[in-house]
Amino acid sequence: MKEKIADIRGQIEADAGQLNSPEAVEAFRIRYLGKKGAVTLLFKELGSVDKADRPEVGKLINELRALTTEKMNGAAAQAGPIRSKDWIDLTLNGRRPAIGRKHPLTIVAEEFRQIFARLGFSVAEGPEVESDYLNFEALNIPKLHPARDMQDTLYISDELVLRTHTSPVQIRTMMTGNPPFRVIAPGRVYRRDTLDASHSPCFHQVEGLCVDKGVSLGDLKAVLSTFSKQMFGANTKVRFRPSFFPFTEPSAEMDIWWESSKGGRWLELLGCGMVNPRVLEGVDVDPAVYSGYAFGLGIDRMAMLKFGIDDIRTLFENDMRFLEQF
Ligand code: 2NL
Repeated sequence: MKEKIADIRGQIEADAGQLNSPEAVEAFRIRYLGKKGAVTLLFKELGSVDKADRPEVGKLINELRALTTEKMNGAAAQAGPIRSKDWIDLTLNGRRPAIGRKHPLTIVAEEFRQIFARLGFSVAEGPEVESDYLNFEALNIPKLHPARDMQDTLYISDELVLRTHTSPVQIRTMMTGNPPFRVIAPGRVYRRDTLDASHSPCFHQVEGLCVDKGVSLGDLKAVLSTFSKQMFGANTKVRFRPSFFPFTEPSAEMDIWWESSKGGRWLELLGCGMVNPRVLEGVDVDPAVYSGYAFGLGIDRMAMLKFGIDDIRTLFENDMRFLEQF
């Protein structure tokens, strides 16, 4: 046994001179200290050594293990860590995740919300499938009214429609609360239209409503011209022209002066008016005490104006080459 130990010691010392790579150090460790390593096996053989000799032999094997570890640690410090074949180069540039960006309609809608938040308006939302009553009747558009023709829509049933404007959201607000009301209602709306560059059966609208004691046409003009200046620039000129809506009286269209390379022209931006007393009565707001104004405009049209988009369909196709431009 002592001879065997001396033999192995000789091998260890010889091998220790060749430990010049991390892989060689690891092979050395396995050869002597691994599960079936030469030194490990010596410890197993110790059981069959004469009891009397065991302490001495045990001491020799222990020394051998200490020697192996010492050689191994010395060489490992020199050779460095093992590099796996698929090691990671931390100096390479990372890959940027594609994080996307806001849709042009979202950009305009958010700007709209911000301007009206500063003017004291909160945001209200409601369903896109509405009752015929909330979409038409409550807005003073009875069943056979000619205005239904312009706002023809998709009927889910005789009593359910895809909403043609977000007005029902304001009707719901007035039915469930008490004045004063200052809300805007942005959202998707539907009309029976054939898709082309300037028409879409689905588009986006923002409507606004203000109802309080003593609200006048002057308030409407002040709020809408302030809005236009904030949205399109401090020098923006606006004008109001008489118009008609069943839900407002009087009613008007507001135009903005639009400068272009060919000079300038008046551009229709929105419809507005003083809330028709019949609409107020329908939601249990007394028109002898309260008055209000309302307005509505298309977000799609505003986005097209603002970004110079000439085809409404591009807003719905989700072509990345288009969307990446905003
Ligand atoms: C347009 C412009 C408009 C309203 C919408 C409204 C809402 C309630 C009461 C009264 Cl709850 N009016 N909204 C008012 C004027 C114009 O939209 O061009 N629509 C076809």
